[in-house]
Amino acid sequence: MKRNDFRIPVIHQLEQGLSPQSETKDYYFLDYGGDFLEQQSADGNGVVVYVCDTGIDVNHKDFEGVNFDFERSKSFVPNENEYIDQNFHGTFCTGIIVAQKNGVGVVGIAKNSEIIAHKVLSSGGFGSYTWITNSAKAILEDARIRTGKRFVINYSLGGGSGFAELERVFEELAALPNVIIVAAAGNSGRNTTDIDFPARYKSTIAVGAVDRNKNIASFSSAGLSGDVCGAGVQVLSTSLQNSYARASGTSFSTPQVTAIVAAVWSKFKQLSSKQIIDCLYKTVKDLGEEGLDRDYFLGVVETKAFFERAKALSEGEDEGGDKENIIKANIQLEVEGKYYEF
Ligand SMILES: [Ca+2]
Ligand SMILES: [Ca+2]
Repeated sequence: MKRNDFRIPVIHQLEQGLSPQSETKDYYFLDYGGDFLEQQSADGNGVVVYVCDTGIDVNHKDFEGVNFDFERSKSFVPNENEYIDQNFHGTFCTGIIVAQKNGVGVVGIAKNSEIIAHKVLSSGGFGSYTWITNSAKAILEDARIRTGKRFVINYSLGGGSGFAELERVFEELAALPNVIIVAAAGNSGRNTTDIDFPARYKSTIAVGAVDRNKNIASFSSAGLSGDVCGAGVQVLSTSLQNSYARASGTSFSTPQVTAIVAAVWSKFKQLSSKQIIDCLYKTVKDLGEEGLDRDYFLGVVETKAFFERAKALSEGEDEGGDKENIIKANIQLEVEGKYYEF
């Protein structure tokens, strides 16, 4: 069995063993509407986030009080039966989503979302198509049964080629009104012909990385299959054994976008996955070349505008607006890109 079909994209500028002096709202929180979402009580409540990664160190002090679903958490990696993280990568991604406001460490963006750890990458950070596909099938079953829940799936991983069976399961997931898949564009830099799989699939929101000045990160993979960018340079989050780390990569802009989507969706659960994705795409900040481009894709996520658009759409429906027309009006798009086929 191949074990290296997918892997953690190469991490840049990793600084481990940090211990913030006081609780830190990092720029990925402050500059992307973290406080605004808190004011709106948009905290991920009722949204399930699957973190498909190296597992999670659920005992981290910054996760005390997190709504982990231990029952559904599991490892798909042979010979690594525990979903507890021994790498750091999955724990780091999880902190960006749900690190608690508790006076220590960092603060996540969707603190009340329900977290399920699916370990699909080994402690070494590698995974096979089979493990990830098996995990995706389990998520599909869960989402089909628990139709009242909203699900966001985080894939901070990638590889240079796809896998037909995984693509098929992703298409089934993305067709459900209660599932959104978010995946890392990859860290192969500016000269790639296109982004990594599974982010390249139409069924995902593919996420690239910008720095704190919203300039594209040198490592962020380029290509017209990308969708949005988030903060992924020198990000501070949770690491193993109650420590913290700073790291750069599309692995980390991905959970930021996952968390923003979970937070907004938790306030407007009546909206379908396609409506939420459409609101997200329609409200990005267009940077670089006008319109969709290989670097910034559609643009950088604008949390407040995304929230307001979702709010307006949901209120339009409450007033008895024609749902079909609202959806269609939002889907006649100007430029060619992978999501313009709704
Ligand atoms: Ca904290
Ligand atoms: Ca652009």
